Amino acid sequence: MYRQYDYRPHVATAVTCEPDTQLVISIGLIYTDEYVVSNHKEDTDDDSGLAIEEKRPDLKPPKQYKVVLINDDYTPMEFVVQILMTFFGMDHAKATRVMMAVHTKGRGVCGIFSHEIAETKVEQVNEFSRLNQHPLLCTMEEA
Ligand code: TYC
Repeated sequence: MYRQYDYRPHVATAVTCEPDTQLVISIGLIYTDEYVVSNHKEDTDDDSGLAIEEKRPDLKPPKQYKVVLINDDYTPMEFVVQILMTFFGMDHAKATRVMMAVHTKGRGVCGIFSHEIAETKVEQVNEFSRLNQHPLLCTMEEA
């Protein structure tokens, strides 16, 4: 069993494979670990129809966002602990430490996430707090 690749444009390739094998044909640029094999005609170096160019730089990693809890004088401590356990997966001891840090310092980070996840956590916490008639405020900021 062998595989043959022909990346040249405008070339018809006949492939024979054994019964019950799956054939996958990809059309377009083929990315390898080190190089991009291009099918742009003007990039060709010889008459093979193939060209090797350096890989383009990797994409930047997505930005990360801190989800921040703000202290207030009215939200019960045990409610904040419940929030940290429910929405941030903390156990009771960790949630209590984080709540106390927010209580004494005025604000504190409950986690760092992608933009979409951070936004969802903020919405969930604020909605749950309003539903329970507490003024607890949750915000996000770039990490
Ligand atoms: N300061 C509140 C109290 O004394 C407790 C509290 C902690 C409220 C953290 C909000 O983000 C908060 N009941």
